[in-house]
Amino acid sequence: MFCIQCEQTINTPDLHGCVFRGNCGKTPETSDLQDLLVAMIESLSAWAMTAKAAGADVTKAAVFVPKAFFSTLTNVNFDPARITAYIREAEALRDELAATCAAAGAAKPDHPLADLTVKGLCAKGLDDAAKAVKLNADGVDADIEGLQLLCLYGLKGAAAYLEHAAVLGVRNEDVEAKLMETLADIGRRSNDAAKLLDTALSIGRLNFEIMEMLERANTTAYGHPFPAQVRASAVKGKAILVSGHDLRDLRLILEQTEGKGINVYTNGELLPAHAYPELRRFKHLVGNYGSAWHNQQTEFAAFPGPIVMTTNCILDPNPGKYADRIYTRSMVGWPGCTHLATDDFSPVIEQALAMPGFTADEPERTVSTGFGRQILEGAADTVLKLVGEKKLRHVFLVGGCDGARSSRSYYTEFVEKVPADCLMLTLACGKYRFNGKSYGNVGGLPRLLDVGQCNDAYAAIRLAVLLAEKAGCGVNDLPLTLVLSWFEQKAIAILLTLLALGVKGIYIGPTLPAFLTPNLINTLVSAYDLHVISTPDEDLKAILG
Ligand code: SF4
Ligand code: SF3
Repeated sequence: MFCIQCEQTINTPDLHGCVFRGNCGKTPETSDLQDLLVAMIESLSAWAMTAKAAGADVTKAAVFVPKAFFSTLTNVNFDPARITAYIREAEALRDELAATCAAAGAAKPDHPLADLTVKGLCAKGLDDAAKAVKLNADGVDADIEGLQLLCLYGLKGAAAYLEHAAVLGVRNEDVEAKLMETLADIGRRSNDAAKLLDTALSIGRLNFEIMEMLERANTTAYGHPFPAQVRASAVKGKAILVSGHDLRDLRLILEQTEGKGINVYTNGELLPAHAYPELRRFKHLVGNYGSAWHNQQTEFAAFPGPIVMTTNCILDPNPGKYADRIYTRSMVGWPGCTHLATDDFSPVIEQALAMPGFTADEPERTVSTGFGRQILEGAADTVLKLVGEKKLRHVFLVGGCDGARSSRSYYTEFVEKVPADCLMLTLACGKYRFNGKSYGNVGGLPRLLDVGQCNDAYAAIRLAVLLAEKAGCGVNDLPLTLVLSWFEQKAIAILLTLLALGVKGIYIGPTLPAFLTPNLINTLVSAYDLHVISTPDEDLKAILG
């Protein structure tokens, strides 16, 4: 096992990466199978590119690859049987395309994994096959390995967002082909540092296109978000909790529970769902329960109803004894939990009806969300006017993933210490560290604006670009600073997008990715003025002068 893809990886003088068992709970077996799955979809992608060049239809591969790739992200799928099934499906699709290529007279792709095969292999055989494609191959220079991993992990994040868009019916064959082409290329394990850096930036650009597709998918299906005060406390009655990022699953659950006397709550990254017109119109979408993923084991244990995990992040349900009432969807998996393979949520509904639900109303508390792209763009003139009148000094984007590390209290303290004449945007699950209170107004605008999920970084980027256009300057000349918290690979994809767009002076924490070597960090620091967070006081002083 070697996994170093997330912020909670093991990184000590003696151990580089999770090598015995993941801090997330991932077993060596699952980790190795995920490496093998990545290799198999690299092989599949190489064949898909050859088949596409020969004029074949590669839709099946284009649809399968993002979903299977997504299953290897942090806190998504811990079930070795499900990962094995994906490996076998990938191989079958690859063989289908190989036959198509042969029939069309196309030559076999010149790719080291073109002939990767796992047919007939038992668990031990799969383990051996996984070891042959491990990500920390022997004899590879540390900087090269770091760049290879930067590309792989960034592309994983982009694939996850592509899958989110595809679920809502928004696809783009060129983008899918670019993703597969890049994945096949990563599988070649280039040792050319300049080429790998170029690939990383091209992944960032690709991810920007994908985030645009996803925003279009969300707003076409559910309308443009507008500000909402969301109840953050329980309402008496039967209850279902929906977590992850998938708005479509939430919508299906709302439709199937309508009139059944069940209240539906969002959790984690689904809080922004309350801002979409086509979701908030359901009266039994009563509120948001709990906070970010790392508090799941206590919050889910206390929830008096079933829980649906639509995407990341899932944690081990066994310590909290709720494995019998957590349901996984799509690429999510935990061994022993019920996986819902169809859009029929009857088992969830039956369990909700059989359980007590909340026995009393909790005192009402609310959180706000819903400052999506349309609302932000509409506020651009006001923001510039306030800056011109010196009523608004600076805009901060304090956003990204949450995590368990205690040093993440930096973000809570940072937001509290931002001066009153500054505006703060936030997004993703890191906001739970500070979104429970009000920060007042600046020039009539709430000082803390929740833009949405991690992928809604697209809205924040669009605002920055619009402000720069209107002000006649570059994004880096705006009184704007990004203070990001990262945890998993979607955040790596977004970071690459920001770097590819030329955004400089980003603060990132709580630590830098362990797969980046000191040399790579120096490169990013000198090219992009990237900062690791220090203390809120020091960073605010440096930013605001
Ligand atoms: Fe370790 Fe993170 Fe990989 Fe889990 S996902 S095994 S915690 S690096
Ligand atoms: Fe959070 Fe898992 Fe990244 Fe979409 S839910 S941001 S960590």
